[in-house]
Amino acid sequence: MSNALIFGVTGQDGSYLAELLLDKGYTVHGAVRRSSTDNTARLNSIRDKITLHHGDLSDSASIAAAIDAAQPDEVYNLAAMSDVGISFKVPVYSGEVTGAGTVRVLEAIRRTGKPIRFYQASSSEMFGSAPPPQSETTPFHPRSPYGCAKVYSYHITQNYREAYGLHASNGILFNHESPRRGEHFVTRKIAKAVANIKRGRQSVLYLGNLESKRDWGFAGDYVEAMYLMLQQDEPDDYVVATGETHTVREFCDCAFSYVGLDWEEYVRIDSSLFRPAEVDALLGDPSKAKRKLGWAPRVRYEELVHMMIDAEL
Ligand code: NDP
Ligand code: GDR
Repeated sequence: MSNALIFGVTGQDGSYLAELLLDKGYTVHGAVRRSSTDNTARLNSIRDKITLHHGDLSDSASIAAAIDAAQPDEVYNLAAMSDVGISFKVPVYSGEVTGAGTVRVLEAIRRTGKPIRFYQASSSEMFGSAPPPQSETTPFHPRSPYGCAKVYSYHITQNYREAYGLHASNGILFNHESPRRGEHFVTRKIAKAVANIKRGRQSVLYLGNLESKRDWGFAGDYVEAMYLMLQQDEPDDYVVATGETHTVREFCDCAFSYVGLDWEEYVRIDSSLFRPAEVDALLGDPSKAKRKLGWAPRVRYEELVHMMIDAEL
């Protein structure tokens, strides 16, 4: 039986990954940072099946202690300050946690001297302004402090692989959503608003840039790709995406029309929600993941939009 330790277990992906690994018979440990309010709500249904440890990506000692306590065979680093817009407000902190946090975990693993496999949650935000479609060979041009921090984490993961022979892999995941998505990300914000407007509890939805394009998949599918990467004999880097892209405007149209409403009657533009620099168009080419991991997305775009609205209703 294998032991896994998940940094970022309380997040959207952490909760889906913990469930997947439990299903596969793993003993699952999670590292959780201290919070003044409960941050484990996404784990409610599996709380008694996993072991939680204190672990903050800004604190090397707590990372080493969590690894020592969990004795993992596999470590998944999903922890990050993951909000791209907010990263412009907290640029230094974003570098500390989303960037330097990764080398803290890698160094703690290296110092154990054990053959622990490592997954790094890399992001399509690293591509930034590189034109679509984006694949493993597309050069990076990040457009936010978050994207820059993720580029550092991507390279330091490769560096520990090359320098120390660690089984360390990057999943370059494109946007993935679910009913458990944080409420400030645009898909969940729209899904919540659609449900509230349908019930007469909200009248207007304020959004920023409607023209940006995203390759949106389902988080439950994407955590399978993470798991598969760590089951390979050799570590490597993989794009995980659907290969389909839509604008935020199209997402609004699909979401509102699902409940019989016209989005243009409810959506207003709030210029304060625009970012200092935008990633205009993301469209991933997941053919390597398909070929080498046998991975393919199951949930398609429209089904995802409907799933998120059904959950809100
Ligand atoms: P979430 O924001 O839902 O989860 C982030 C997790 O990181 C939470 O568990 C959070 O804890 C934790 N965390 C934040 N800061 C720290 C810290 N200082 N120390 C320890 N833990 C911390 O993100 P997702 O689940 O959506 O994404 C998972 C990872 O994948 C992230 O690294 C994200 O950047 C990356 N990613 C996500 C994509 C997506 O579309 N979802 C696409 C590509 C990459 P808390 O609950 O306490 O806030
Ligand atoms: P993103 O996701 O920045 O792609 O990062 P987000 O849902 O925040 O934005 C997607 C696009 O929608 C536009 N947008 C708005 N975004 C938000 N949050 N709120 C709004 O009101 C709004 N209006 C328009 C944005 O400008 C953007 O173009 C997500 C995160 O999960 C990252 O951690 C991850 O690495 C990437 O996906 C891949």
